[in-house]
Amino acid sequence: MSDKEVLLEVTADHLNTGLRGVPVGTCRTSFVTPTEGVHYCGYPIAELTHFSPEDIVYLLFNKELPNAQQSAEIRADLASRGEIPGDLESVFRTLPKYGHPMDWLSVAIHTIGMWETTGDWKEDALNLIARMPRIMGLMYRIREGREQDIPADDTSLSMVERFISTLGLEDVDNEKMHRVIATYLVLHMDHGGGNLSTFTGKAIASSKATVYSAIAGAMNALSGPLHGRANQSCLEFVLKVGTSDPEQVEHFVRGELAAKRPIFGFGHAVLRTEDPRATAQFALGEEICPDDENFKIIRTLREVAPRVLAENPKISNPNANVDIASGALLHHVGLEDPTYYTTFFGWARVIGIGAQIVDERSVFRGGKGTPIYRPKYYAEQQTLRHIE
Ligand code: NMX
Ligand code: MLT
Repeated sequence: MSDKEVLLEVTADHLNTGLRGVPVGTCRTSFVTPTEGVHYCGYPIAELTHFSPEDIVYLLFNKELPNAQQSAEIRADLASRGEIPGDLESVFRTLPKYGHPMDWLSVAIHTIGMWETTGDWKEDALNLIARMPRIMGLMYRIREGREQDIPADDTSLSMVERFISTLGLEDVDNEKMHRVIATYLVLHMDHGGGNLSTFTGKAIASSKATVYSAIAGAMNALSGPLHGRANQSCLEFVLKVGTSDPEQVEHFVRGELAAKRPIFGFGHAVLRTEDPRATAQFALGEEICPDDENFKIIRTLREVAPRVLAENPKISNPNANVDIASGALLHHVGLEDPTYYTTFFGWARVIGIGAQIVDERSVFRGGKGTPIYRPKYYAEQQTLRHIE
């Protein structure tokens, strides 16, 4: 694009619309099209679901998929950074168990940043990414009161294996859990430059606050029910629906709309078809748990809800979004408490946000980085007046 190309004529209609569609910057890690969804560094997401999360970390930071040697190197690099530089278990023990796991995650990230920040954007981003599996596992253990005999963190394992090992659940199929979480991470790592959590993280980093502060803030943005926490609400919603009978599901959906409650797992600010991340998770579910009760409910919702939502012309996209299926899959593999689900989204998104912060702070504008964010607001209901 040329420097002088007109990208958008901004009119008063654009004000107070949450910057919807307003061009802000460029993004090197991913782009989202309304009809094809997210692409990481040019690759449609559907073509990446079988790569390991570590390989996609490499892709988002290096803009190329790794060859076998680079794949081994990124794993070794992350392993070398995995140790948490302080006693996170003790910090977790001081937090209220009734506090939301997303708040715990944000506190953990902030705390680790207090223990150790190098000040180098990429070092800090990769260090945090490498520590996430242990943070996630410890959070579960301490919140659930399973504080005894937590295994040492074996950083030579893959990121997902480290989480599963710290979590230490019995009577679960670790292989299935590994598959669901690894796919989940790959699908959720990045979603263009303008999704709220990524935008928030980059805005905070633009003040040259630390990566840890920026990403803790991003997690707070992600924790809202219209953004990341929709995956928690979605499984709660599915449990409330309680039936895969199409007529009863339709009745339920209409009742929620009449009560002015959102139909979680449907709609999107940018997408105008079913989110390919949802399509990929449905395909995984058909393979690993086609007869799971919750999966059967979301299969029916996927048929019924778009038809009902499409009756309202105000709704720009009645189709399923990323959050529709992830809860049913996590639940199926033994992660049954939906209040944790957004932390998996957060774990994945730390990677995309980290890579985007590195680009904005140390690549753009010839390495100077974008300046501090400062959009313009117009005064409303403020006439000039003076103290008499
Ligand atoms: N259920 C009920 N109402 C909806 C839905 C839905 N699924 N989707 C859109 N609407 C309403 C929306 O609230 C808005 O109403 P109003 O004009 O009264 O404010 C109207 O339809 C137009 O909204 P859109 O322009 O279609 O969508 P917008 O960009 O404002 O919002 C979402 C996008 C994702 C916030 C919205 O579709 C939604 O609330 N969906 C349900 C929650 C959800 O699944 N969120 C997860 C999104 C994915 N993520 O990871 O962030
Ligand atoms: C995301 O993955 O961040 C969501 O789909 C929301 C968005 O892109 O705005």
